[in-house]
Amino acid sequence: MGIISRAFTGRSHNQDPSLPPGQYLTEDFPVLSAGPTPRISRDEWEFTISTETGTVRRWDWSALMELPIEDVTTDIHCVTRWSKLGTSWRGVSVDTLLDGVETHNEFAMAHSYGGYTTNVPLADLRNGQAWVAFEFDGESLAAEHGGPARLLIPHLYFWKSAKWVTGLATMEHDDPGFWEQNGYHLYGDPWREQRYW
Ligand SMILES: Nc1nc2c(c(=O)[nH]1)N[C@H]1C(S)=C(S)[C@@H](COP(=O)(O)O)O[C@H]1N2
Ligand SMILES: [Mo]
Repeated sequence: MGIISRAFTGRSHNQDPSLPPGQYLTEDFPVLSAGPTPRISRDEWEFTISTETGTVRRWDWSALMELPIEDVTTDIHCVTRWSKLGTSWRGVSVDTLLDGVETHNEFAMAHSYGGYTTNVPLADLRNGQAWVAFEFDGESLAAEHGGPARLLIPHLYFWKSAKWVTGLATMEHDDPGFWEQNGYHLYGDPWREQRYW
């Protein structure tokens, strides 16, 4: 029954409880990028986590592939008001990447190839809430959608899910990233409609 109702656009939160307030359903997958699509091969891709001590942990593609890989089915919500339900991804949990990383910082800046940044509390990257995702719908993640790999933090507005992600830098303070400096909310909870500030 949910399948049929989802085929119609224009349904609201009142009609579908999986839709946060002010969002509408879409069946396609819009591309939203602030600049050109960086073309990064898996061979040149790398991911780092750096902390206040100057320690840097580094993974190349083959190191990433050696980590436990998870299948994730989740709803995603863009601040421009589209939501997409039941999307399927494969990736490595950020818990796995943060395992053994020691920091007193409570925030992180995600960095992408191309220069995009977005800030996220470390607590929101832990406990099964965030992934470095490299497959969407059973296929390698398309470059337009952030391939080789993107962050996936589905409980926050989708601008937090940095495409072409290449690292996390822990931070003492919740400094704003790219969109956050341009008026987007520092945290971005779709259920509280934290769109702009
Ligand atoms: N590196 C990078 N990541 C990004 C963006 C971007 O412009 N650059 N846009 C963000 C925004 S606003 C959204 S809604 C989603 C869009 O992801 P999609 O293009 O796969 O739908 O990516 C987010 N991640
Ligand atoms: Mo967005």
